[in-house]
Amino acid sequence: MATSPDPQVTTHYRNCHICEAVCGLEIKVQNGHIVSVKGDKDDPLSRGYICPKGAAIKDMHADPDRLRKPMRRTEAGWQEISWDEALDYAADGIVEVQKRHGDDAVADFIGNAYGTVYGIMTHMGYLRQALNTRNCASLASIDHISHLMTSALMYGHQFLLPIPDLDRTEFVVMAGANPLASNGSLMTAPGVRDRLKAITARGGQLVVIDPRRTETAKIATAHHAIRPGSDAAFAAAILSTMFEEDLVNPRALSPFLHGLDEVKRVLKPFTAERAAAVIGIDSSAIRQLARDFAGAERAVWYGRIGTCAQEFGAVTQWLFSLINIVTGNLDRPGGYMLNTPAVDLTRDPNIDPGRYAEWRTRIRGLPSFGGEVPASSFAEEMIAAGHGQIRAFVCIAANPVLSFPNGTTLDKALESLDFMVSLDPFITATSRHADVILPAIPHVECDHYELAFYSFAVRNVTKFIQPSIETSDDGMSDWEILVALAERIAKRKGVSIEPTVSPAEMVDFALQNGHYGKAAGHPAELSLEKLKGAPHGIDLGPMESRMPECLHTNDQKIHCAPDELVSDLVRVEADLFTASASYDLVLIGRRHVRSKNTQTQNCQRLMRGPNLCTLLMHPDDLALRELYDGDTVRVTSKVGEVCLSVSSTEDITPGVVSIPHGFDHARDGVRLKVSAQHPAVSVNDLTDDRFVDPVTGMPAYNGVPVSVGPAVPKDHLATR
Ligand SMILES: Nc1nc2c(c(=O)[nH]1)N[C@H]1C(S)=C(S)[C@@H](COP(=O)(O)OP(=O)(O)OC[C@H]3O[C@@H](n4cnc5c(=O)[nH]c(N)nc54)[C@H](O)[C@@H]3O)O[C@H]1N2
Ligand SMILES: Nc1nc2c(c(=O)[nH]1)N[C@H]1C(S)=C(S)[C@@H](COP(=O)(O)OP(=O)(O)OC[C@H]3O[C@@H](n4cnc5c(=O)[nH]c(N)nc54)[C@H](O)[C@@H]3O)O[C@H]1N2
Ligand code: SF4
Ligand SMILES: [Mo]
Repeated sequence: MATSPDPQVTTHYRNCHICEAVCGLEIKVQNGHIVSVKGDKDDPLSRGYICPKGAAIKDMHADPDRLRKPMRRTEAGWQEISWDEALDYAADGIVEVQKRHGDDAVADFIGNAYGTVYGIMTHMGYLRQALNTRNCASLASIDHISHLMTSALMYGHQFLLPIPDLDRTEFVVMAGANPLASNGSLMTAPGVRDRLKAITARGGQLVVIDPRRTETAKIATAHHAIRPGSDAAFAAAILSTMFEEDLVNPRALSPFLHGLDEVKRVLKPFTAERAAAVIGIDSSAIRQLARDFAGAERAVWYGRIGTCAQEFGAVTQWLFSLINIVTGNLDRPGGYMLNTPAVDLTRDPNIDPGRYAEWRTRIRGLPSFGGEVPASSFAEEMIAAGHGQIRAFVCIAANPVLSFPNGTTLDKALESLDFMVSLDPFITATSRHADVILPAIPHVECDHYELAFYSFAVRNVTKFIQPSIETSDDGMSDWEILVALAERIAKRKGVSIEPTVSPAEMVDFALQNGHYGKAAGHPAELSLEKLKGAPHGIDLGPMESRMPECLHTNDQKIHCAPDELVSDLVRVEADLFTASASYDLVLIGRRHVRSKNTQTQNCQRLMRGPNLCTLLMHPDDLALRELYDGDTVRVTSKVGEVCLSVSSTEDITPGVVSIPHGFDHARDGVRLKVSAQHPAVSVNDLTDDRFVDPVTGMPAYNGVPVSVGPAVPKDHLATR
């Protein structure tokens, strides 16, 4: 803590917790309030960069709708209660359901704050010991399970997640990612726009594969508008071309590749010529991209939410990884690399390396992964009566009514539960259903370590974040709530759970025993004490090659042809190549720099300006339906319909429409006053919890068949 000229104002350094870029911030605080937020010039990764959302941390902290005390739902409405009462009440409700219906009758879900609140990651397992339910899920299964599963099957651990070495590459293919809006995902690269521009400035290529000409596509050297959901066919054609034209050269990886011959054999039928018709990209362009990519000195093929949250997410991510492997770009500077995190999650024996299909869900038989079930199973598991039905729910830092597919059905399912607990600082579309809400103290009042995002950073960096504002005496942080709840549940069930230590103590242990710790004989000798003395963080250098030593497979080889993924090519063949596309339009998502999931819509400064929640549609598609820019239109899918304003744009491929997610907080009972003044719709009232990648259960948020027409039918108008 440094003292500034005004004696009352203190300066603090921390990271922005809104997105994965985790930009370093300089925060000035006076009388417990944030008075200014700036980028921290001395942060080794972000070097002063922040986006408009960073400054909004001030408003989000001071949001008058933020709960500071636990709330209990009563006949007469919400009632503020003490922490002790709230925790007892929550534990009683959970245990009562478990005693009556078995442990699996309680489900839990951990949402987006999994990564941003480190105490949730460190102590969630503690609560799960006490809950002992198979119906546990996390944002992995609505966000990045395809990446986790691919890593688990190929490299032996779900957290061996390679990332693009952006600062040294000469050729990037970005499929289904729009980092100019999202600021990067599974790729912590603050100021990503400048990093991408630097690639083209040094003569490199940035190729964007996206059904929409996105902000990122606009600064790219090439953009290919792909048909939504067809990336697997595209990637298979790239690989098949590489094998056919003798472009395969795994370089240093060769000695520890297993199964590459099988890959060659199974991909042979997927030629560029066959793929072209299916994906909407010329065969000559596919072949040329294969040649250019293979010929580049340092190249990386990267896919994110658009290629993951779709019907073929897992097989696509596997094929993308193979493209990096067969060109020798995995684990190579300027390619697709693992960083060397100061706290390495793959060294934690308590973390599941990514076991697949240990059990399956009751109704649809969706596979477990890493000890969790897919969140897309929850609505039906809550609704379908019978032994094993979910009757209570612990919802942690998530707003599934707006974030899960088929939010309308989930909304009803939550209403029908016997008991629900929310760990959330707001009364949201989801937490309004809870019997008790447990609001943790805000992020800026907590300590923090980037367990997740420093594992995906494009440089090796480390920083320990201390509270920027002193919290009131009766506040609890998320990890303290998890522990208190776990202990109460365990006591009521008569089971014992091990004592635990704080997240900071866990981080200290991991630092000291990690790659840069004393135990490893590293000169940095990292420890918590050392990091506390370096508030801007410490740069630990560029990424370095780590294979094969880091592999967790039994034979320390990369498994190029895992059965679970190879076998899914049958579905790619059947559904993409042979089924005729009988849809009217397909719906995809999008993100905008002024909004983050469901979290930022109550912030006035970010809601200023044009409405972000509109339907994007190509002018030809509007003309076909006699619709006009700005009309209110009705979008209908298999599971629901919404009415919203349409924006005409040539940036979106004909046949494709787009709606962002995270909006619609104006529902009854939601206590978010600013949001309520900006009525919007939830795209997840259109997405379908049964439209998933069956390999993982990941919802296909992208590629949803829909039709679009006037909000009020024209014939109806005519008869009036
Ligand atoms: N259609 C469509 N749907 C999508 C997506 C898409 O692309 N398209 N993307 C998916 C993806 S990638 C994600 S990650 C999910 C996100 O979905 P969710 O997991 O629902 O995450 P958020 O909306 O980011 O935030 C959820 C809640 O966290 C609460 N919160 C904020 N800070 C804290 C805190 O410090 N502690 C606690 N306990 N709670 C806190 C907020 O109040 C909010 O209610 O949405 C998914 N849904
Ligand atoms: N400003 C902002 N930043 C965010 C978030 C936010 O809500 N707002 N959310 C955060 C979260 S939780 C995450 S997970 C990350 C996600 O980070 P990104 O993955 O970069 O997410 P998007 O910006 O949604 O980009 C996905 C792109 O996929 C495209 N797409 C859709 N379907 C397909 C398809 O079938 N094939 C291909 N090739 N492309 C397709 C879409 O048009 C879109 O441009 O962003 C994080 N950062
Ligand atoms: S890009 Fe913006 S929202 Fe993301 S961490 Fe940086 S300042 Fe925060
Ligand atoms: Mo996400």
